[in-house]
Amino acid sequence: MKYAFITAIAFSALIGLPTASTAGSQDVVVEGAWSRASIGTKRPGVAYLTLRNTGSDPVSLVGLETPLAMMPEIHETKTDANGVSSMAPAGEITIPAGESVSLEPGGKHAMLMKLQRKMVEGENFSLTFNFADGGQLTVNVPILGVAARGPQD
Ligand SMILES: [Cu+2]
Repeated sequence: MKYAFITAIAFSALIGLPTASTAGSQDVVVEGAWSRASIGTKRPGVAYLTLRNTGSDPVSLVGLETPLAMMPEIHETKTDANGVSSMAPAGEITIPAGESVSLEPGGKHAMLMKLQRKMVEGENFSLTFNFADGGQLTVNVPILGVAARGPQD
């Protein structure tokens, strides 16, 4: 009897843990994910989407993972006064409570460096977001045509 009681407590502590360690990031939803087909694998691929934080705590995105690319990274494109665009790693991205961050052409984007295979129009790939609280969110990203400018195309 006593043994069974202790086991029950240990079990409830165990199932309680994941909830505690991902406070915040479980409230993040991804909307409108899309990407473009690639010509080959030499140049990086790109994915766009909106991360919405529906919770009441800020959430920080710290990294990406995908079986499609060895080095996925959030980049930010900036255009200078001469109209010249360049991009650099965006670093950690904090999504305030109740707000959203968009990855879109000309701004932040998921750069898929070291592609493991060609991105083929009509196919999908999984993209995982890693958050500072240890939570993860995996979404399926559809691959649109090489010239696509958005999910409506
Ligand atoms: Cu980039």
